[in-house]
Amino acid sequence: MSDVVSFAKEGSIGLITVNNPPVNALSQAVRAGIKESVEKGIADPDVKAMIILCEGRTFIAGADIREFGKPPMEPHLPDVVQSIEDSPKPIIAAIHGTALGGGLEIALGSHFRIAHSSAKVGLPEVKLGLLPGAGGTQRLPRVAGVEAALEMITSGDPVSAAKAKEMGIIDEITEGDLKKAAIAYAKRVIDEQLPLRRVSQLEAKLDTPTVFEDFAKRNARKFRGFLAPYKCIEAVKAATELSFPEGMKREREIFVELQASDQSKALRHVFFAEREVVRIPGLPEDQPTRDIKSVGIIGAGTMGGGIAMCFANAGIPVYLLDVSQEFLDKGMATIKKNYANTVSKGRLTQEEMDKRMSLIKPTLSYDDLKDVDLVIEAVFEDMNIKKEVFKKLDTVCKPGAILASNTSYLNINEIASVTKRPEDVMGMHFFSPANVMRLLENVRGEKTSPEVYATAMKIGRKIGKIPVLVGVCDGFVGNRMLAQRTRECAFMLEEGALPWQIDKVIYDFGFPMGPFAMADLAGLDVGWRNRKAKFDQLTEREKRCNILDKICEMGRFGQKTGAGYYKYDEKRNPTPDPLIEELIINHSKEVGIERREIGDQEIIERAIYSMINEGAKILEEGIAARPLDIDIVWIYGYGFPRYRGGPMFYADLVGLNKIYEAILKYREAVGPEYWTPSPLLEKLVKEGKGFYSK
Ligand code: 3H9
Repeated sequence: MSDVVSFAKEGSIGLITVNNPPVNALSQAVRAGIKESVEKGIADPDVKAMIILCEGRTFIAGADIREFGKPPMEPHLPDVVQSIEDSPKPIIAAIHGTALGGGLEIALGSHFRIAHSSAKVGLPEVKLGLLPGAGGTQRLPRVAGVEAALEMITSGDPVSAAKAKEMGIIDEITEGDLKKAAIAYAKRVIDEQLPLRRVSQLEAKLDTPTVFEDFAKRNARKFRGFLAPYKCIEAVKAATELSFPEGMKREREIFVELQASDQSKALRHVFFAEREVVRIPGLPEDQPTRDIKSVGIIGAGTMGGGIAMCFANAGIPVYLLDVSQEFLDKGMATIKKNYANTVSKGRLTQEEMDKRMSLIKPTLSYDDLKDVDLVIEAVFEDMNIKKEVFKKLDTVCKPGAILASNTSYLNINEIASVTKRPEDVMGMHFFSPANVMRLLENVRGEKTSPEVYATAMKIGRKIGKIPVLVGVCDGFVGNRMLAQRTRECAFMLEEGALPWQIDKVIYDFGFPMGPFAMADLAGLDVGWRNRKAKFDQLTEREKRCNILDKICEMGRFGQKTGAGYYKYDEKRNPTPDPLIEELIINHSKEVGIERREIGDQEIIERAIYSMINEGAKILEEGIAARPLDIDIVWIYGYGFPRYRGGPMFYADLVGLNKIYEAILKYREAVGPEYWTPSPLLEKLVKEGKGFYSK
């Protein structure tokens, strides 16, 4: 037998054991090993039943994703599953950990399924832009019903063993030793001569003929932009309309189509990028880190409060410090309200809320921070105030404590310079709302020690974030790139576009919101204040392009004042405002720009390609170590559509030469100070490469 699959006999039972760490993925060797083992069991007259089980932490977690995109190798998974189902001798799948994708398909091909109570089962292919391609779309509706199958296959979310039993996916659950229980089950099957249950022979019954349309309609918001969920629905529908073999054929066709799609390539890229992002090039796997057992947060505002919640959620005690009792009371009240909201939605118990609240201790005294392992400053974005805070922290905090700033653009090196321990200082940039958004931009300063930033990466993961390590520059990775988009969108307003036109194009590209709706949500005063602070550094055109100032001068700060670029009703629904349209048209006149029609393609190019060019500069300067770091920042911090893989992956899909040509076009039209191709981009284009294809 192969190295990764073994066959052994225990009495009259054949044990087919998969051992392919880390997750027993179905590589070619595993597929071949299972098939051969089944054949061996069938051929052996002493074997009366077989069990498929796994070593290590989990049952088979699916097809080997690393093999996708390579030429397919026999035996193909659907055939392996079919050979299991066709076996004249009973085969039992014994599930622990997670039976996912092809793993669950193997189990559904088996005649019986037993699981440990802690196990989960699911078909997560949709998350990779695929559908279950080894019979999952045909067998699951037959065993669990059409609606349940649609939900499970299009969401990709796993269900617990108990729920799976309720759904008919699992036959038996054990609390004890799985192998023993599976053997006992197999003996029962033999002794009682239980008939083999071949799922393909069941019928996928349709209760309501409109179930597919209804389901798609109900989930339209969730599926927006994604191709795979609709294809999954199509395949499940085939299970209700076609014979099993024809349904399998249909499933295969769709699988092959999806596998070759840009969306699936992008989603698979994100799967691996998410895992790779925490590995820091140049740092050894066993890089020492510091223990973080307690934390101090400076500033009880929206950011500080949200950050405090992240640590409390992970069971880490937090001191929340502010300068007045009033601010503290307000901050604590907001935290309480947020938790209470979650409790009222049934996603948190009152007891758990009380526990988390008790971990957050409000304080007015820096002395309380003397023993904490990590401090995160989240005060007003003002260099002088930050320096004052860090000077204080430097005197109060114990040696070895990490001192971090949550600044979204200020220079970490300058902040570190006021302390006697710049090696312990870094940026930890959370995104608002901090208790919800997954991204954490960890910013290493010139002098930050590897032990310190490795600790920030580790604690980031512990509190449920996706941490990305970046370097110091104005706005770091995310906001620096965003500034490009913001500028181009403002320029397009004065050249002929309107906010709702641009927003629609960006929304249709796949972002959750367009830039102007987003600005209204965040508060226009924030951008206005930033603009004022940096006014001297702006170009003449940027200074003149003051539509934002004009809107803010009218007291329109966005959603919170009921009006910004849009006007809002009491439920905060936006509508385009003729007043703003007039203001923009008048502005164009004032600055002597003749308005013209701006096409959707131009909006995409100016909003997105400008960011890609900046991303290339960021790579060149080493602010981000790899293109995947940038992609993850944009997917998790700014809602870049996951199915496009992030800006740098998307650039490769478009083709860097096309992006380069567009940049040259806008260099002419808008100006070289905004549109000069990054040398890295230029080089890659010359070499015919992409950011990822080396
Ligand atoms: C499929 O099945 C298609 C079929 O329907 C049809 C075919 C015809 N392949 O996540 P972790 C690696 S599609 C290759 O950190 P955890 C992962 O990259 C598949 N590699 O662990 C990582 O490597 P590294 C449907 C895989 O404990 C290491 O394993 N199945 C695969 O937090 C550890 O992973 C899925 O989509 C794979 N399938 O979570 C399941 N899976 O150490 C995807 C993992 O080098 N997997 N790796 O970075 C998961 O959801 C999680 O990995 C799992 C474990 C929950 C299993």
